[in-house]
Amino acid sequence: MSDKRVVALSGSIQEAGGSIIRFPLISVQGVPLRNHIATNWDSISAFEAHPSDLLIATYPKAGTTWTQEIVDLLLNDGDQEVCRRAPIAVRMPFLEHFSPPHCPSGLELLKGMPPPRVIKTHLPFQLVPQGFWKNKCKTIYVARNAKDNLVSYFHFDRMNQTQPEPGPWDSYIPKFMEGKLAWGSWYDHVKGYWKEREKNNILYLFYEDMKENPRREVERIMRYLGKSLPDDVISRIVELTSFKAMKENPMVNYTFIPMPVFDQSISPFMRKGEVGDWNNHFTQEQSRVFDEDYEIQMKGSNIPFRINI
Ligand code: PPS
Repeated sequence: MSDKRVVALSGSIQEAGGSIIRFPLISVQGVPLRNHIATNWDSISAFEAHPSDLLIATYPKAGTTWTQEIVDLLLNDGDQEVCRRAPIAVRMPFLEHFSPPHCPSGLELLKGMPPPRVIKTHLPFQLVPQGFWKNKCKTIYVARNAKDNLVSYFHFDRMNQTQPEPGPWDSYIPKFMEGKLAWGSWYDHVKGYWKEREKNNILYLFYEDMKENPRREVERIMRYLGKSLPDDVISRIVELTSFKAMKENPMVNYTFIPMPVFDQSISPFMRKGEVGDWNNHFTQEQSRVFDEDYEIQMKGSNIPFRINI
C-alpha cells in the first residue's frame, strides 16, 4: 500500500495542508458525530447493503478490531497470510468514516469492493442504513462494560488527533455519562442493539466474555457465520487474535495510521486489553457518582454486563 493511501486512510489530515485538525462534533438526529460524517450524512444513510454483507457494530473502543480480526481469520479458514493482505481498515471499511475531500471515505472503499463485504460501524442502531435490516444482513454487536469502555475511549481521544480534545479525566467522565462524546450515548447504544437483537438476528457479544474464554466466543462467532473449522484451526485463530499477537501485528495495531494522526507515543492503540482497568482510573467518589447515574440510565434493562471477571 502506498504511503499516500495509508495517510489518506487516517482521514484526519490537514484540511488545507496545515496542522492536524481535531474535528468538531455535529448532531445527527440527536447523536454527535464528527463534522465530516454529519455533512455527508445523506450519502452514508443511503448506503445500499447487500444481503451477503456482514456488519460489525460497536460503540467505539468496545473490541471492534479484535472482533474484525477474528471474523477475517474465520472467513479465511485461519490463513494468517491472507489476513495480512492489507490493514484492517482496508479489509473491512468503516462505513461512516468520512474525511476531508482528498481522502477516501468508507463509502469509496466499499464502492470498489464486490459483496460479500465485512463492514465496520459505530453508528447506533437507529442510524444504521435501513438496507442492512431490510436485507437481513448478519450483524455482530460487541459491547464492553461502561467503565472500561470509558477508560479506553479517554486514552484513544488523547492519542487520536482527529477526535475532539478529551480534556482532563475528571471532566471526561461526565461527558461520557451525558452522551457528549463522538457517537453519542454508550447507554443508548448498548440498549438499542440489545432491544433489536432477536428481531434482527444480531449476535450480541461481550468483551468480557471474549477475555474470559476467547475460544468459546470464537466458536460462537464461527457458528453464527455458518462455518465449521477443525479444532487446530480454531486454536490458531485464538492464538493469532490474542492481545499480544495483535499488538505486534502491523495490519491490526493501527501503526498504519501515521504518527501525527494516531500519536501512539501518547497511548498505543493496543493499550492494555484488560477487563477492570477502570479500577486504576476511577476514584471511589467518581465510581460512586458513576454507578448512581448508571442505575438510572440502565433502569429496566437486563443486559448482563460485568465490570470485573
Ligand atoms: S475502535 O477504535 O473503536 O475501533 O477501537 P476498538 O478496536 O473497538 O477497541 C480498542 C480496545 O480493544 C482492545 N483490544 C483487545 N483487547 C483484548 N484482546 C485483543 N486481541 C484486543 N485487540 C484490541 C484495545 O487494547 C483497546 O482497549 P484498551 O482498554 O484501550 O486497551
